Amino acid sequence: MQEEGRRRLLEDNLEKLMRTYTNVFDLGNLDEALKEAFEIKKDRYKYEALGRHKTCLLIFFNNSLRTRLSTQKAARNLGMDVIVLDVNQGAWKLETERGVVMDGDKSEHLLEAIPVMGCYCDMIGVRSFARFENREEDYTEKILNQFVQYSGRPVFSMEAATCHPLQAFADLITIEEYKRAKRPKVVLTWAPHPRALPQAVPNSFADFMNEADVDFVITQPEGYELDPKFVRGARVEYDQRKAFEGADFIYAKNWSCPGVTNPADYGRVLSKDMRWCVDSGHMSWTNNAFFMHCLPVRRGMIVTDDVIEAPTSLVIPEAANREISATLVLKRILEDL
Ligand code: AN0
Ligand code: CP
Repeated sequence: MQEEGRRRLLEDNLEKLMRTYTNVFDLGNLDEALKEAFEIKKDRYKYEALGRHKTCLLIFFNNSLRTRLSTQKAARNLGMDVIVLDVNQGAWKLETERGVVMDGDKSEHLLEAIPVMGCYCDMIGVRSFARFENREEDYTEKILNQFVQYSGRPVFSMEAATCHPLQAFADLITIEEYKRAKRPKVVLTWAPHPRALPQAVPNSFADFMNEADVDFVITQPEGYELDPKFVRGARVEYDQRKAFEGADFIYAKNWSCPGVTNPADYGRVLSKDMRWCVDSGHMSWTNNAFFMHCLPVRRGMIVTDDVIEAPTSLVIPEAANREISATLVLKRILEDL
């Protein structure tokens, strides 16, 4: 009986430990997380003793400006050493499939590379976008989960195949800072883009907004429905104008077809309808809404110059809050090492 009690206590505590940061649920209570974020924002060096002699390894399979800089800054705020590796520049070309005869151009297998990376650090951040080759592999987070399973270290997502939780947490912090109503109306709108982009940013934004105290609406053309596990109870409105009416925040983002209604269309660009580009006419339908985008953004496709340059544009404060969201997540991981 005593043994059982001890086991349960251990399991309860293990559940509370931050061993991974891959989606909103790893943050626990969002109000507490927000409170902690604002405390960090007041003094971002408060916990700089925590990371002494600890090393944070950042692995990039894809390009990045904000995530690369803000996560390094966060690790340094906490007193950590940082190592950054761009896998496609200077490392061996990696095989990711098991059971293949490696007689091509790939010199090393991810299944050795991951535990080796784990030897040199105390935590690992991974950026590994959706590849659009196989929906199931992307939506089961095959690559990220291999890092979780084989690195022997806590792993946090710096945008994986389906989620970008450091971005969405920074967006939530920004909404909390700028909201004028207790329960603001927040609209996630699809916008056109020339190339196929992942669904990670809108998925995570939906994930966070569904857990936050906001009136959340998603608007997109037919065929761009996000996966139900992220949409959950959110209102989906196909008429962009109706969605924008009374909005306090407009969050624009392109995403490629999530393949929910037609799996064969997964990762395709189904529309480049420029009527969805957010211009001042669109913004005039709103309640003088703030404009948000995670960046990088293509002007003239997603948003017009005047909207992104307006005083109501929050794109730079959002980027600044990436340092805060990352400092909080890395701090919690350090506390639980
Ligand atoms: C990426 C995306 O849409 O997921 C990263 C955004 C943070 N954007 C591009 O590849 C342009
Ligand atoms: N928003 C964001 O994650 O930007 P980067 O792709 O430049 O890191």
